[in-house]
Amino acid sequence: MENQKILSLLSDLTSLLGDSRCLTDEVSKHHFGRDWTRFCEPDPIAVLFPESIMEVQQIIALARRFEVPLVPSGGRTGLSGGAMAAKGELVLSLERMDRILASDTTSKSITCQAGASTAAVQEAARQLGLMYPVDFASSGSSQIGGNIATNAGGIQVIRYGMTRNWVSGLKVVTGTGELLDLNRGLTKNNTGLDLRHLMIGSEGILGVIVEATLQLCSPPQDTGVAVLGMPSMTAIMSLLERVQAHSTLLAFEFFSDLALEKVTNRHGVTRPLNTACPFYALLEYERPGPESEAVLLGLIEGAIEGGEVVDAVFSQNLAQARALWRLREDISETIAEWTPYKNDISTSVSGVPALIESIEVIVGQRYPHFEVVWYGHIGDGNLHLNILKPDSMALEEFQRHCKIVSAELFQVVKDFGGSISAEHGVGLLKKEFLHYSRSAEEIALMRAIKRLFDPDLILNPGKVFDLQ
Ligand code: S2G
Ligand code: ZN
Repeated sequence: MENQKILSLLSDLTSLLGDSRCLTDEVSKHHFGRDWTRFCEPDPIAVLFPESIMEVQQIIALARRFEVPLVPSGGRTGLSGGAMAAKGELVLSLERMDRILASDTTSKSITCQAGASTAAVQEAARQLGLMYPVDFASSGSSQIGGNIATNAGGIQVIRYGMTRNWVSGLKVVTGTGELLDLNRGLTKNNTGLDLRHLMIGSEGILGVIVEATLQLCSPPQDTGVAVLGMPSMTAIMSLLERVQAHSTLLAFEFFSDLALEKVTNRHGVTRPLNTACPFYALLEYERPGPESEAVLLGLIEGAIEGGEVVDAVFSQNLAQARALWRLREDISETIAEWTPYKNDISTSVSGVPALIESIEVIVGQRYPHFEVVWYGHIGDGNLHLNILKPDSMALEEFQRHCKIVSAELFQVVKDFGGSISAEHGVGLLKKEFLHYSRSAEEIALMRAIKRLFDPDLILNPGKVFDLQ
């Protein structure tokens, strides 16, 4: 966009928002112009901080008039480049729209602005004696609007499902500046197409989420956490089947020994078991009473005697439960220093063992000299496969090599009817692989829907799919 036009646009935006809420300095543009991905550099025109829905609508009107794209921005904890502003866009940050607006114990719901952090919503629910059950390591910095735009999953999906299950109302400003007030918190509302669900997981390409009503649930009375040393990933899956026949699981996670080694080395914490095992399962289970835990303990002891489990540790108190969780939740941040190439894949829970067998062959052949870190939410069929960049390898060469391997991995995922992006979304990084999980007909319909909600194509262009 030519300079005169940019200056005129910035003048209008500054008149609307004031200097402090229309930032053009390099530090702010770099900080707010990216998410957690490190495979491209941010380059927005400016970062905008609206404080009301009206201002969001006015910004969209200006963006349309000046034909400049917008990147909606929340906590910027995404891992697929969905909040990356790399091509002279305006960043529309919801940072200043972070209030909890209402709570309702009768309806068990909270209404908040999109910029409210996930942790703030979880705390507000706790104050009500209730729980907002979507949780993950980045909940302190992620925002509800971004969680909804990416249909965030996290560590309790096996018990509570994805963010989609907990959104009962949504206010969204579309690419034409219209404010949609979707479902309004109703439990039942069968009046035509539920546009709320179109918006959930739309990654900012259909509208800017500005407000949400979230359903809450009663927290479990008591829970226990255990870490089990496992001989293989497939052994983990056979254990899952036995455990969930007897216990209500809140979480069933796994991680490889390399993941554990990186975390214990970085944080100077001791290993949970004396024996180093190829993999570890972390499970959190409801503990309605001592008898239920005794059944689980007996089951695990039997599995140890039978050689299915190498060793086990059960939390004895809350502090130990939290320490065991840190071994899993600290993986992502710990390995970030190796600029990992992330595969976030899923298949049906029953299909996991066969998928793992196929993928381990490819990983072994194609990444023979790379450090490969496995972890994720194996209990809901979601595996995170992270390839660590060797210090000696340039980023571009590393990414090129990993993309070639990804195509092979994703063909296997496709054969299993799985997803090439289970929870992290498509954004920029997975766009070229979308066809492994979605048909040409589906993508054509997505393009048509995009044009309905954003006819001027100003909302997060280039994300999820290209328009031709
Ligand atoms: C996880 C977090 C992001 C990552 O830890 O479950 O979804 O590093 C991830 O993959
Ligand atoms: Zn995850």
